[in-house]
Amino acid sequence: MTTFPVFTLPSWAETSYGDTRRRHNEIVRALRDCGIEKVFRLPKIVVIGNQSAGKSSLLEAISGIKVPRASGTCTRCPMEVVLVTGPESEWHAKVSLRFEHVEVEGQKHTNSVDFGQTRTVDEVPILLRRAQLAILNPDQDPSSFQSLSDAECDDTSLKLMFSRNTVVIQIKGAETDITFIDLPGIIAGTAKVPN
Ligand SMILES: Nc1nc2c(ncn2[C@@H]2O[C@H](COP(=O)(O)OP(=O)(O)OP(=O)(O)O)[C@@H](O)[C@H]2O)c(=O)[nH]1
Ligand SMILES: [Mg+2]
Repeated sequence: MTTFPVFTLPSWAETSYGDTRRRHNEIVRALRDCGIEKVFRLPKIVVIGNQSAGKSSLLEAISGIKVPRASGTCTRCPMEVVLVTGPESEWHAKVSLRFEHVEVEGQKHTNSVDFGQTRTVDEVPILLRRAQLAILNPDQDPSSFQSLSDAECDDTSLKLMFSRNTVVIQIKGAETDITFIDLPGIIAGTAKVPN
């Protein structure tokens, strides 16, 4: 009987292509944090569609992270999800707020600020919920939202209904290297979003 050698192909993430792509993604994220998109637009994958069409659900299915689902917590600002490959044992999520637009008087930040991190997948939804509240209340210090419970999030009023500033979540230990942006749904009418 003839035996054939068995070749095991490496996952593309372990190849030099994977290394290069990871480095490029890191550079792109750093450039975005510097506000480069005020000067020119970088290529990106963006999820758009009507409100409640299932954009965030699609993103959940790809990234494996859960976005907030309680009533009234639809996506209200751009949500940039940066997936970086790595060992599952080193899984880690880091959330930051990128304030590129001044939307209210007395806005605390006009740059990128660290918000929180976790090594527990189940903590991601509340972390994102708090981060979105900080974006929607830009006249308050983000640290005042960092330890809110779900019930406290429910009771928090919003200075803005929607914002053009971004919640950025970087997941290390993901299965693929990709960055995409979830957007609020297209709706028929709302209060004016500041320019
Ligand atoms: N039946 C069904 N329900 C879905 C599907 N995808 C999402 N949903 C439900 O539709 C609701 C809205 O889903 P989201 O993923 O939050 O929709 P979205 O487009 O991100 O909504 P906005 O951020 O408010 O624009 C949730 O209750 C989901 O569970 C689907 O394929 N089938
Ligand atoms: Mg959504």
